[in-house]
Amino acid sequence: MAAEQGQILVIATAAVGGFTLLVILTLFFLITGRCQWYIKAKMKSEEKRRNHLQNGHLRFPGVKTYIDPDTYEDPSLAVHEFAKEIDPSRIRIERVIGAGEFGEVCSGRLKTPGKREIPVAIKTLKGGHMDRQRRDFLREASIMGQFDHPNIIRLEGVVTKSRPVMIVVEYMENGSLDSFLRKHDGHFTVIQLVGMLRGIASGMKYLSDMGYVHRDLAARNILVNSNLVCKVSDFGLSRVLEDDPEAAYTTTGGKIPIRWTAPEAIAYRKFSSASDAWSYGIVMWEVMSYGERPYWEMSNQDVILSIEEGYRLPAPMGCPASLHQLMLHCWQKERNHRPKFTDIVSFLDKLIRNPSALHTLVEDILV
Ligand code: ACK
Repeated sequence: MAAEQGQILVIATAAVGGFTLLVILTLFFLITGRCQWYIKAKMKSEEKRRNHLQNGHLRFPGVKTYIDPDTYEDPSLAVHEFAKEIDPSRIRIERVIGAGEFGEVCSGRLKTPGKREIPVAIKTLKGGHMDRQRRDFLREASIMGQFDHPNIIRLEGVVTKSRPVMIVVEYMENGSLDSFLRKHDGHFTVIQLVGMLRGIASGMKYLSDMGYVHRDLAARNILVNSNLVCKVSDFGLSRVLEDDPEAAYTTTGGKIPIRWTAPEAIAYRKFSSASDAWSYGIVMWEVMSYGERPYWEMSNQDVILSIEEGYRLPAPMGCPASLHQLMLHCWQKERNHRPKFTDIVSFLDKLIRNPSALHTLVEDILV
């Protein structure tokens, strides 16, 4: 009897022990499994967040993102990723139209098999260059080749496998916007000028959506074609500023085109699409004044001090009040208060659709 009781006790203990172990094991698998599921889900959402947020910009699925060619270990890989190699026999150089830091800028023709010849501008890299110069020169093509928009200068391709090294882009019959406007002082209607500004804003909206910050937006870096279409050009990050005769060295050692640059970018190099919006306001002023120099003959130091004290450029003669208001909006000290390029495009579109809003001039309000 005692032996029987002992047996029952052993069986009962084993059953309870076994059951407890089973519960513990089930709980263990459930918890670790959940943990892993949780970790995986967290990683996925983090990846999603990173894809949406690049260069501090909210990214949207389906919108292409700009890739900095400097992130490629071998820059020649970057250029061939984004630019077509052109056989030089397809290029006919006609005449020299200008000089860049790297060599001449020429106009000419490009023959594409099965298509008719198109007019092109050809930037050449002069002989005897260093590897670094070649890399800096081709960086512009690696950037431009990523864009596809009617208000961004179009890259046709590059010649890198023979000398001279060349960058071939679409030809813009009227050249740079600043000199074009100076040459045609007073010749356009306000609607035509607003049309040019709308084009530039649309190109800038495209760039900012891609996460690209221009840093040197100015009328001298906009090109104009025979239909008055304006296109943003001069890409290349630091190189652009090295080339720009307007860029001056700041106390922090950077080279910056002071008159076109937002205060936070001058003070601590905080370049962003919001600092591009400040520069856009200056371009508006250049356009409405037919290529006048911003802040006239004031020195760079005086410009910096005046802006800091709250001074802003007055409306150019004949400038509609609504356009000067938009400029002032672009020149807000607090960068988050400046309009986004998408707001600028819709505002200008509304003005074009309803031109009566352009009739009030700043002079009329002041009288
Ligand atoms: O004001 P411009 O005539 O326009 O003089 C300069 C010069 O070359 C040196 O940059 C002109 N230029 C540059 N790119 C182009 C282009 N794609 N089409 C026509 N002209 C151009 C610019």
